[in-house]
Amino acid sequence: MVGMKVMVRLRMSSHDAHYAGELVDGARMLALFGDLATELLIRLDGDEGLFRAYESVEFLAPVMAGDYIEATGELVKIGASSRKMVFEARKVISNVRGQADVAASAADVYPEPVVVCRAVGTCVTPRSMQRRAGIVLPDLVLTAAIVGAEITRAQTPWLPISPAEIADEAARCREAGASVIHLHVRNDDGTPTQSADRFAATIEAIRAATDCVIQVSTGGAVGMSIDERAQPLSCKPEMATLNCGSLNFGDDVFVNKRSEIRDLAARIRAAGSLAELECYEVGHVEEALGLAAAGVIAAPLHFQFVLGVPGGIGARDAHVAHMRTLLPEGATWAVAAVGRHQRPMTELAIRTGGHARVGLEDNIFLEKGVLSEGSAPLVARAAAYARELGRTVAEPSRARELLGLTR
Ligand code: KMH
Ligand code: ZN
Repeated sequence: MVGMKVMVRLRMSSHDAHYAGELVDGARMLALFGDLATELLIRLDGDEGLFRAYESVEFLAPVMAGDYIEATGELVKIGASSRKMVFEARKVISNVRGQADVAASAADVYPEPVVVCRAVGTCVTPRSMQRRAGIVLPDLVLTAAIVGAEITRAQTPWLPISPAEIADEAARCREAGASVIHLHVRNDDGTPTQSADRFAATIEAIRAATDCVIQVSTGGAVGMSIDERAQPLSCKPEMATLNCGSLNFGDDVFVNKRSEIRDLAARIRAAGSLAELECYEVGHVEEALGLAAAGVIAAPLHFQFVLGVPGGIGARDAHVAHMRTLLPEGATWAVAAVGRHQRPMTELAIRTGGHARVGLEDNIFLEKGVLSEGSAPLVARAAAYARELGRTVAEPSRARELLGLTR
């Protein structure tokens, strides 16, 4: 919603040239901005709306016939019916002119685009015209990562540790909109463990408190062996994580050798669990695709893009956009971003049709310097954002359908 961006790129034709020297009228840029505004309004409101006023327009460089213009529009503020947008037009390619020894058809790509026009304007979609159906997105699966292996009570007093505390937090997250619980467990002293008994006790407590899908971690904590990490599979959970590659994990190394990934994938399958494919790098997506091609894992494929781990792929819109292009038809994807990246990346995924994971495992703050009182407030905020956008937050039964757990 706020932050939504659209783009057009097209070539100025000789019909657009209006002045001497094949110069294009500045109003042509405003026509492009009008189209961008209209697309933003359709995506937001399901209606074309109206352009009400420009508060500023700057023409910064000449545009000529033959130039390729790339124009972008971004929604920066949303009122009850007003929608403020900023626009920019850049030329990215121009014909070479005025050089005697160069053919008339010669053209260059600019190493850096040249900004030709900037504007700020406001559009209006009357309330009665706002359909909220302009964006057709699937129901949203929110995963709550409520424990993790790294966060300590010294960092936040809101970390649940005992099976009862974890079950209580799972129920709060379910109330707030979560349909999947990504589960780690702890010993009584707070240290991470993959003990089958501890998982069994915690899963029993969660099941008594909520109907959420339980997704156990087979990642555990850095340094654990594969046998140790695989223990919770004895509980035959509905879902389990499959970490699809190694990476520097902060100052540690999270080792997932290819042979170990295959081994864990087979064990997840044998447990009757659906693997969530944890990808901390583009290469991990490729690894998962290779596993699918080799029949080691089978559809439905559900990817988790883990963003912003120091040493892994950064939390950037462009990385998410690229990784999405790699996924096969029918695959689902979600985003889990760490620390301050959690909120913007969650909102990006919600806006663009993905699913999302939030919770203390990845981020302990609700706002800068303000601890989240458990994972539920983080889930509630993501759910509110989705509803504001007109996206339905899936109940666990719907999440099971979307993830293919009912097949
Ligand atoms: N604790 C991390 C090293 C997973 O749950 O599968 C690994 C992790 C991933 O949390
Ligand atoms: Zn985890």
